[in-house]
Amino acid sequence: MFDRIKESVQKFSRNAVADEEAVEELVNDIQRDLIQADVDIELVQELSDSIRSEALKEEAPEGLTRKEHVLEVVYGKLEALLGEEAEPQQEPHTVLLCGLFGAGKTTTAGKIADFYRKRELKPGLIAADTDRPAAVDQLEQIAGQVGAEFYGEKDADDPVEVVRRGRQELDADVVVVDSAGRNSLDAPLREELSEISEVAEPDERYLVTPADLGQSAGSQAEEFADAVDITGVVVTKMDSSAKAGGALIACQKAGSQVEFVGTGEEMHDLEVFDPVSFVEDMLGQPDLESLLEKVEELDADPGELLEGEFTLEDFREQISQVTDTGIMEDMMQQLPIGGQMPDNLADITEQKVGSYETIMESMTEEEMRDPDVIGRDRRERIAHGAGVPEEEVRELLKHFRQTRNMMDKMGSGGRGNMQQMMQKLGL
Ligand SMILES: Nc1nc2c(ncn2[C@@H]2O[C@H](COP(=O)(O)OP(=O)(O)OP(=O)(O)O)[C@@H](O)[C@H]2O)c(=O)[nH]1
Ligand SMILES: [Mg+2]
Repeated sequence: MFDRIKESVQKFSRNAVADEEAVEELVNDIQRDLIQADVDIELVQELSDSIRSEALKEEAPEGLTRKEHVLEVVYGKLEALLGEEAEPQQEPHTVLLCGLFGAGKTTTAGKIADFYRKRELKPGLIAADTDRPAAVDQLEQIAGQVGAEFYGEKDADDPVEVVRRGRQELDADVVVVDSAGRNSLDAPLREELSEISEVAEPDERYLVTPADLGQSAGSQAEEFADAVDITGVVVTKMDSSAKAGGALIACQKAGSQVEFVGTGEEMHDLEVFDPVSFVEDMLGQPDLESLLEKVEELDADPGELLEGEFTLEDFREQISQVTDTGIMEDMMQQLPIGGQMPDNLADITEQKVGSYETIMESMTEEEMRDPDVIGRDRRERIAHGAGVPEEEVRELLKHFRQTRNMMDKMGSGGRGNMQQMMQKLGL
């Protein structure tokens, strides 16, 4: 997915000059990849025009080279197309999942339960798919897997009654109702969903839609919004579809917030939708990638550097080593990659490390161990505690994720020691 853009961004970053020709090539590659990802052609055209005009005609803001400015425009425009970062509920609530056959509803029900169990809210699942007896078994098995309460009736034929009884029986903080799929949103499905909705009184009604629909995800979201007043979308199968970008952008254009994305078949393969990290996945992080290449060239053995899971504790250790020895500066000077992106490792100046440490002091042990639990509420609390803008907490977490990503790439699920790595680089 997006191989061409990624390559093109890297090539652009390595270019000495960001002249018109280089920008034109970048824009062409972006166009080609977006069209392949089934993004609406008109949108692609608008995007290209605005990148061209802003990147070439406008002055680069102070402190940025033209090259940095162009990349910033590209990242920013794509982020804007993708809409807002999702803000999933952190309080007890009820979710109704709806969607067509095989969209990933039942799997997503389990993933959402898993997501909230990790956030210390007791999950419960209700099987409102009475079309197939196997559907009840499937959800029950998933409930067992993620430690959720379960309510289902094997030979019920009225999902509305099942939901009514399930609501009474379950003692859960977050209740997820899994409904039956159909081939299309026909009159019986509309009716079924609206009756279930009346009894379940869900706070959230999510449409579950697979990424491989591409831009049709947008019209589907509109149809479901009309029928059941959906409050958000879960885009599944992001891992296995080349059309994920098209699906996400189309939902945004249709006015539906993408809440979660499904990135695999496992229960932990659910992410809160964040345009910034999606664009980073899409375009890559030129600095980190070149650094990796350098490590590979030096024939470093990642196995030596990596063991266990990479946590914020490790990250804290790394960045303090980095400033202790001023090693980061040396490294950045030696590598032909310095400071292309505003948010990369090269930005970790001493001052920043100080502020990062203050922020980490405001975190709980759990948050340090598993920063993925930090949602918007916790971020607010941490920022308040540390007396810094929330943006800074976000940036720290982003740096952490980039570093973890790099560690992951060097060895599966690995832990890394930046100092050792830099020794390998001969610094
Ligand atoms: N790769 C990948 N596969 C997924 C994802 N989400 C669901 N699947 C797979 O898609 C298939 C269908 O998933 P289900 O959860 O049963 O879909 P459903 O919408 O409940 O299907 P029906 O109840 O029959 O309408 C299963 O094989 C899942 O493992 C995802 O994010 N990535
Ligand atoms: Mg199902």
